[in-house]
Amino acid sequence: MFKKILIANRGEIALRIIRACKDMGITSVAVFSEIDRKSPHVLHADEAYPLGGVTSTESYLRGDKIIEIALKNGVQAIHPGYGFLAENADFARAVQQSGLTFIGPPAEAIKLMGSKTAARTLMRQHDVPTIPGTLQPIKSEKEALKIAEEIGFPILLKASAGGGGKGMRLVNSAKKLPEALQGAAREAQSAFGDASVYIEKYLEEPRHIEFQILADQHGNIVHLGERECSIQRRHQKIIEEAPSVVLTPELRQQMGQAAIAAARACGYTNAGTIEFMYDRHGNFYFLEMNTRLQVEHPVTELVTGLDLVEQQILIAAGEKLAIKDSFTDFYGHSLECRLYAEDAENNFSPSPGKIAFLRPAMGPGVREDSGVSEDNEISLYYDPMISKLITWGSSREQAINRMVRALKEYQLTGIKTNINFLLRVLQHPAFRKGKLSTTFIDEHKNELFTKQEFEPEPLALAALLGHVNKAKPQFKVGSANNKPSVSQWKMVGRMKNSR
Ligand code: MV4
Repeated sequence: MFKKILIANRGEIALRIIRACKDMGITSVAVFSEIDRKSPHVLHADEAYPLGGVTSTESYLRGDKIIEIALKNGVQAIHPGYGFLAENADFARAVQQSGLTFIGPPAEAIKLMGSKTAARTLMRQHDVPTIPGTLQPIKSEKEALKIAEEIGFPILLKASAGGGGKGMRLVNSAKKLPEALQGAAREAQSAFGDASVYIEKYLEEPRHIEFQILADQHGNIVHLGERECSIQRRHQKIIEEAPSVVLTPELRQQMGQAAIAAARACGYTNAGTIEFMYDRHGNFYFLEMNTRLQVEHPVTELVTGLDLVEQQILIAAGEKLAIKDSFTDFYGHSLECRLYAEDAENNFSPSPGKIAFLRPAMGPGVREDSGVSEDNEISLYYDPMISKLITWGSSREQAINRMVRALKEYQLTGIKTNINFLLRVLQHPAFRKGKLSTTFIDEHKNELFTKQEFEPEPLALAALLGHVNKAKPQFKVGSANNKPSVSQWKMVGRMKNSR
């Protein structure tokens, strides 16, 4: 087993991996940019080394420097987390070539799945259902028109090198196709340095359902069931859950086997995720494969009882999977909400600044994976996600109720967050009923984008007021009768900077 692991990342995911290392008796090594000197991942790691610089390019994307630090300090393996270098095949290869172990898949698998058309081709060869459309980049307007007429409008143009929604163009008619082709190609070129685009049939109101797989280096592959990630805003996931309310045992079996086939087809090892779109007619299609640990992995952990980072480390060290069977059944239900430093009332613009006061939620069924603490500065340089709240319940309803409680309990001042927006989504009748799709937020925007505020819990309110106005608490803690009304709450203290 490894004695020392370097974590090539920051924030909540770096801390999450450091914690797994501690649980396993492995020494953890952090790296950090100048802005992150006081961050929890630096404080909690056994050792920490500066990368210098401020921007991602100057710091967390400096693969050469990171490998150098690892070699100099007796590290055996590097965990990339997610984002930054996690899906960079060149980095994975460089780590291996330097004699270190990359805690993730082989560079070849990363590269293969990075090309959407190559991935689609491979999936078709292995009988994994793919969305109708082309396998090759489009060569001419004429060709595009012919294919579009064949599969029928609306169609979606996608960047071959893409993913995550960049370079995508919805086309409703032949008339609009030429202009859309040019636009998609231009966007693909600037985002990925590759102008090629291909065609897919556009699926209406699909659900996003993904399968977690684990593959060891001895040919064993299992799936750990699904996560539903249909609640997204501009291709940014905000709420995820496990299991999905729409999967029957038969469908789970079919999709799980397709996910295992996908992983086997690309020679995959370690933890990975196969994304599917699930349409209104009950069909599922391979969308893409994420060759990394994902932000939403905790919901799978809570319903399977596994530590996925531990599993990643064991697999990378060459151990055989101890889990012999794929999961057909889960323990209860789990939800994750992503807390972003953004001003939801102001078109979700970034909300940088110093976290003045922070007291996260706790209590039954609540887990918080956070990467920030009080006095930390939220900068514009990195991802605006500051923390994740994860709840578990014996039923979906209990998991949702606990999430509502946790979000209301969560106390954070100094920057704005999307907490109130998350509460509106969770309390929407359609969400409660599990009527989800990737267009949920658009469909329900009238109810979701109101100025309605949620009344904070008495204790949360007390702490906030105590913080804002330490000298003079204005009501008695815990006394429901004295609880100020929402309008009073807005007037008390200097609340401009609070959530
Ligand atoms: C689609 C689709 C409908 N039909 N493809 C968006 C990001 C990229 N990963 C693929 N995406 C989509 N591809 C076809 N043929 C709808 C989406 C989509 C989406 C997918 C997953 C999660 C959220 C989404 C939000 C909007 C659109």
